[in-house]
Amino acid sequence: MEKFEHEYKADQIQVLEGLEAVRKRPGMYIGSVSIRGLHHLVYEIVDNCVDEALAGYCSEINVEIESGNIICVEDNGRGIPVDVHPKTKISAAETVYTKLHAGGKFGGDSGYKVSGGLHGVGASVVNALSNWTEVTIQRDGGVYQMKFERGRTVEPLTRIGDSTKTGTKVRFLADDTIFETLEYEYETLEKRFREMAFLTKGLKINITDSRDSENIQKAEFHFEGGLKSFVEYLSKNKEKIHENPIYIEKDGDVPVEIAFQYTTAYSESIYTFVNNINTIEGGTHLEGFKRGLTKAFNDYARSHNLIKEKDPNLLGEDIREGITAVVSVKVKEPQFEGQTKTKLGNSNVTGIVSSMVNDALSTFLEENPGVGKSILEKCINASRAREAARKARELVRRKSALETSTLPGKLADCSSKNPEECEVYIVEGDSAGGSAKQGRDRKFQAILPLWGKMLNVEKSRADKIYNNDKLQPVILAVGAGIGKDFDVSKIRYGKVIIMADADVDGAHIRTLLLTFFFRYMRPLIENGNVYLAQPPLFKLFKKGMEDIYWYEDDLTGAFKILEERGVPREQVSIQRYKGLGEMNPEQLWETTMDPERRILVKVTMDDAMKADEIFTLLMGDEIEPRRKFIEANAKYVKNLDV
Ligand code: 28F
Repeated sequence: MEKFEHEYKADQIQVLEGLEAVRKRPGMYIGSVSIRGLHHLVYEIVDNCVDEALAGYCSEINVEIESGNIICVEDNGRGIPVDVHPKTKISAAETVYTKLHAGGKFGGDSGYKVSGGLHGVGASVVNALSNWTEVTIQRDGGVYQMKFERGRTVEPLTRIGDSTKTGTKVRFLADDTIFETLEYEYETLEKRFREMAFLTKGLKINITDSRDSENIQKAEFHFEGGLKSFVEYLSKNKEKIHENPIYIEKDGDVPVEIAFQYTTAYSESIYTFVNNINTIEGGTHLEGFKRGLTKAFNDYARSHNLIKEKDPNLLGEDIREGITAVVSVKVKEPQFEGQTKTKLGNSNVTGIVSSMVNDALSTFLEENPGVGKSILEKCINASRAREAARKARELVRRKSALETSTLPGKLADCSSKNPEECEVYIVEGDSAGGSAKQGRDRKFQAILPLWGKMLNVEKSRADKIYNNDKLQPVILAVGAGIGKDFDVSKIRYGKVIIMADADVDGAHIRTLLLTFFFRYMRPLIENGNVYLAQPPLFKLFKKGMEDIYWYEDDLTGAFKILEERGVPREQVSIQRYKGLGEMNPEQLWETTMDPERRILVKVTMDDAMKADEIFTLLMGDEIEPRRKFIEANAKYVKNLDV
């Protein structure tokens, strides 16, 4: 008997130590305790359902954000086993939810553990980081339930009823003493579950946000087409070069599934996944895909005399121009590298993927010569444009080398030459540019006025970008080159501030510039050098009262200030600024340029990516999606006119 007692206690102590470790350093298990870490809790639970789906037993997952930010996840799988361990008297289910890393359902070689960004730390971590967790299991004709608080069992597994169904349901409330916020972002979760449904062909994932009973949001994702549907979704606003996505898959030790489609866009979008983890830093599966693609297209082009014997091979970048692709591999023991552990390191994967892509694609091209020809036409044009761009870049470099001070005429530079303290305002329109030049502090503030609509960078290749007379000044002012040559250590200003009107035209210029920086000077954004100036929308004024500048549409706060000052609202005049040009230099300085008083918004990669998406939508070739987008947002435009 002694032995038995001893064993039980040891188990119990191990569980408590495990939970303590998680609660003491949550970041070690879910990355952070920010909103991202909070979302990881949901991903961990849903990943267990997806594993059950990959094992072939679950076809539907329901995720609900209940009022009070309680999460409820339910699957229709087999239900976690409820058998009780003969020695420890603890059920398998309780083990899954209390033992650290006990979640490795498919350890060994019987399947793949998908997992959120942090490689499946399992349900026990979610339990440890939640005020309470309730698990309800239906299987073997019964309904079983167990409850925990901060990982500790408060109600052991108990049979509470009968059922003919099977499945697992988990509800939990994240621990507000650990997480910075409990406010889930519906859009973020929806985006991830759409992705999971694309990656798991045939699986239905429903998400419902019932926190606001007046405005319940929900979405259902179910894609029999799997990655094909994913690629169609990603390229929905782009003009296709060929009707259907190309789909290749191969089972085996490292199952590979790839879909891709060519569009008339110039940028390449390739998304890669390992066990459903979004490997944003790429890795060996991405290398293999690129290698196989380049070989197959070059071999095909040569064997069909689309490139001459003596001509050089098409480069990978020529072949990937305009491609939208999703590469998904399943690896049993994935090695993750890189800054955020999202780069696949398994070296054997490169060869597996590249040979499979080369074989399957060569066969496809032989069987679909029409598609092959139209894609290769684009690749060959891309290679010619690259050549032209190289020459153009040479020219720009030589030109800037020749005329040392090739600063654009329009640039009113600042006297300091220390990028740390200098900033350049890119101002829309000459009149605003004039006021900015007069209003600025010329020691550290440079002004570059841009006039009218700039080039639509979406529709023009790199060669035209370099020569464009509207973008040229921006390239030269920033002074750090462009595209592959861009060297962020050479920038002439620590802040590049876009100052445009708060109207539709201003939004257009902002989107154009953000897309340009995102496409051709991405490190400038990643490095946090790009900002948006925030000019005031209103000025409230009255003789004898200090002006109030207001920066948002809703004036409630401004009226409150009037009340505090004891000024009746009717005695105050309100001017709505239609554009920067309406402000004199003094006003522009004090409201929008003075570092002591101005509001600057630092542009993040997300903003730029969104701008890029909107840009593709607004400026791309597809008319239909543009009309839909403008219609959907037209109400905004109308209000603006009012
Ligand atoms: C809402 C969250 O966690 N679903 C899960 C299963 C199914 C099995 C399982 C889970 C075997 C013994 C380790 C059932 N029958 N949804 C979920 N569904 N875990 S988690 O097994 C756990 C392992 O302990 C399961 C037969 N084999 C596996």
